[in-house]
Amino acid sequence: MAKIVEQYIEIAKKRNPGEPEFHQTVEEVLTSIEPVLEAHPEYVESGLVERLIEPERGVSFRVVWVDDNGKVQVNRGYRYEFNSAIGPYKGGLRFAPNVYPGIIKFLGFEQIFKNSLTGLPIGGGKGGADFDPNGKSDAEIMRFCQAFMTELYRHIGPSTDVPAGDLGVGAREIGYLFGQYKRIVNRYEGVLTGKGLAYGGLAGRTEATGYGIVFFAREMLKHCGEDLKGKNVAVSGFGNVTWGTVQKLNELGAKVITISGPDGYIYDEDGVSGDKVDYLLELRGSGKNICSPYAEKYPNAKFFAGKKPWEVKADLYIPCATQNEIHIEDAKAMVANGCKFLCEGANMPTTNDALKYLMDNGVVVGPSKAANAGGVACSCIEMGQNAGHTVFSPAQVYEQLETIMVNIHKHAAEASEKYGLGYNLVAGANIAGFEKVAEAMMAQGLV
Ligand code: 2IT
Repeated sequence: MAKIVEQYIEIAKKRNPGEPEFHQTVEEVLTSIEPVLEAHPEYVESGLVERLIEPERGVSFRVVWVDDNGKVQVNRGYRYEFNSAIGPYKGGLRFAPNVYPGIIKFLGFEQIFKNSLTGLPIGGGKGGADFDPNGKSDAEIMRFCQAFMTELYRHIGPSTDVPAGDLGVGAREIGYLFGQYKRIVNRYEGVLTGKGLAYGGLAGRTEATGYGIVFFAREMLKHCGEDLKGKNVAVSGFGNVTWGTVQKLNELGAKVITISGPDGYIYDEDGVSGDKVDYLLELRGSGKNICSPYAEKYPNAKFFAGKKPWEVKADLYIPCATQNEIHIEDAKAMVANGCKFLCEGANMPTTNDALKYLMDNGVVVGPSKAANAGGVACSCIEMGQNAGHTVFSPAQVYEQLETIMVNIHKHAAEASEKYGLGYNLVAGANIAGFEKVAEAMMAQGLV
């Protein structure tokens, strides 16, 4: 069986040359679903995995807009619609200068399993553009979003494909994208999630990802007989996900000792709480240096220029910045510091060799597909709110979010147990996410 998995990985590499992030996630996921393929030879016979690693559809398109100086700008937009076995394609849009097919495909592939894990009816997709929102005026952002949607609109729809935000795409961008979609199709419908509360958005969607991560971490610790209360937590990033994570950690009695930005990281032994969290909110997604100003504002905090917080001793690490922010040397530093728990907030923040090192050394890892699924889960609740022409209260949302996160942890742990892997949430999440999609694909025939 190992041989067939290797063959699938080779197919993915050959068909998607020069896209290491996509190869990385395919390798990570397929390796852990090997026991499922052994138990289900019909999956192999029906080419299920070969179909899974090939997006159902992918578009790349030109985005032309005019900057504030009257200069014509050309960017490239993408939408990869990966898998619709269990529901319409669902996943965010990322605007960042490093966006290329390898990034969108890695995110789209991960989204299949993440969305399946939520237990909700959503397939997997992802999109974006190689557009850098940093330093752009509000008018430039609006013109870019309008130009982007002028092509994207023909590929999406509330029962077809429902994008949301990701890095570089927040409430402002979603607003401009939604306005342009509505102008073109002349229909008011839930085609995007992460909208503002005044026009169909879901209460709690902004903080959902971060809150969900902390609920998941709480379940991991509980399983191991520990409590979040009083724990020192090293967090990276300073965007939306970090903000929600820090808020909920404080609420549950943990102490956040680090945050990070492009300029380095902050070690704050008093804890990042109170007005410091409001400060994070102010900085959220600004893309500017944030740590040196933080250290100036709060002189007890120490600023480490150009470094990552993984060298700090902590009870729990929560990376919330971006992909591959934890390398093998970081993993070694964490283990040397007695690390017991890593809960991934960002998508695929750990390289495969670092992941292996951590797990081989007894670290309990909560994989991002499971831990950060609260965001997309609330997006699906937003789709339901829009389709039902209704409004849910924050309490209704938070209650569902917590239940969903508890269930994701339970299902991942059970799937790992079922295949004799002990408490391995990385494999368990991949297996549990895969099982539902595989069952649906088998039922729907060769498509
Ligand atoms: O990575 C993710 O799950 C997201 N960016 C959110 C996707 C969504 O459709 O809400």
